[in-house]
Amino acid sequence: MTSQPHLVERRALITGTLMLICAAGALGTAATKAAEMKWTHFVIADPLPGSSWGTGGIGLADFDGDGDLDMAISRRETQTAYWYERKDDATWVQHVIGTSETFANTLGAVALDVDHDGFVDMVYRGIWFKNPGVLADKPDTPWQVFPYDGGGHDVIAADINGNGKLDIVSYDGHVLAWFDTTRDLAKTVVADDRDDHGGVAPKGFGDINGDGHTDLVIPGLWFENPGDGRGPWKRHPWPHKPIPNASYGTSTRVWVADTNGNGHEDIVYSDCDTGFSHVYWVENTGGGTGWVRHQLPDPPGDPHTGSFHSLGVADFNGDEHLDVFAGEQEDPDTYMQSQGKLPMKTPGLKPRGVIWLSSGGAKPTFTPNVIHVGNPGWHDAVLGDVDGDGDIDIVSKIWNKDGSTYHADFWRNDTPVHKSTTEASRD
Ligand SMILES: [Ca+2]
Ligand SMILES: [Ca+2]
Ligand SMILES: [Ca+2]
Ligand SMILES: [Ca+2]
Repeated sequence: MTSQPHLVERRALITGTLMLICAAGALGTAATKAAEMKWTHFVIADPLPGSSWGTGGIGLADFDGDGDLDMAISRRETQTAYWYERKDDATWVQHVIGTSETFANTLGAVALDVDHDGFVDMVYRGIWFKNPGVLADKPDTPWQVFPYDGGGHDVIAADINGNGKLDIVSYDGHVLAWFDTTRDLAKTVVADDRDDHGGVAPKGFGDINGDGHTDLVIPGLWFENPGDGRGPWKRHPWPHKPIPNASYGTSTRVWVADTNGNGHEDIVYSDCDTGFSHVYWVENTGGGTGWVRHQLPDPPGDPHTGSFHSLGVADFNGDEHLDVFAGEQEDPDTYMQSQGKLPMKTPGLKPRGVIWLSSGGAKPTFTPNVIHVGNPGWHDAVLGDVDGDGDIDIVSKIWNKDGSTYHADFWRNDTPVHKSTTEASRD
């Protein structure tokens, strides 16, 4: 009977060898996937109204209720917000939402149903516009405007008090606050002592400590939701890596997601508003108390990087692993060098749109795939299934052009769906 344990051991050894072979197979599949990423570019608006820098946004929602996603932006020069009705991938019709002097200083904006009437509204800096609800028949109907006490570089939507209704969260680099859409946008200040440029958009929220309540993430800190969002929010550190002499100070795009599928929400972030940005995923080893920072490889091509102001996390190729998208912003400014700051990008750098495909597993590797080089470049981008075919597409706009025009763009995901090795064998 002494041979029994040896048998068990040998079986374990064989299983281990098989797992190694599977892992090698998965690596080969990842290389194939990379070659098969396919994206098709369409123009939403080129040129956008006005002729100078500054575009607020982006809202992406079905504003007219016809089943596809429409987009909304605002322009500083014209002090006007617009929504673009999607007719088809290549045809987007511009309509005015409204005008306001605050658009001269607007960046962050988000689409959500603020008044819970079933029609998606638009929130900007200091004001929100109510969807009139008749846009399918009368797309040029004016939207009624209401004030609220928030806004800034980042405005996002998240259900902070867990009642199933989206609330507004804004961060201007100094004050992080949320606004309860079921209590007349009552304001709760989460922090008011920060000195960043930005850092909660587009998805700096998630349940970091796993207690069932939605927490908030900004550069270097996460704030623990007391439960209903209305008590004091305890602050905790996470290992953000600041860029010394960043063009506009510390600024990030952030996306909370369980990147390695182990049940703990991780932090994916990119540096932005500065040249020499990088992209990271920061592994939550449990409860938001232990963290390991992993830098994603810079994209191939130009050895320098610009400002990764666009960030999104999704499964872009259908293999059920979360991938990372980031885009370098169009912005030729170097004036800040005279103040000892980094330029927004090095001369000649062409902005890149990049998707880092995940290998999956507990310790994923992320392989960069450049989906576009040069103009049209990026500033902000939002993810969504714009054309309703089941995969995640990208809508983007720019801030400060380094080409000839200001523009907004739709990037249709035409990548064939790749099921993971285990999924394929199950089929
Ligand atoms: Ca629509
Ligand atoms: Ca509404
Ligand atoms: Ca929590
Ligand atoms: Ca799609």
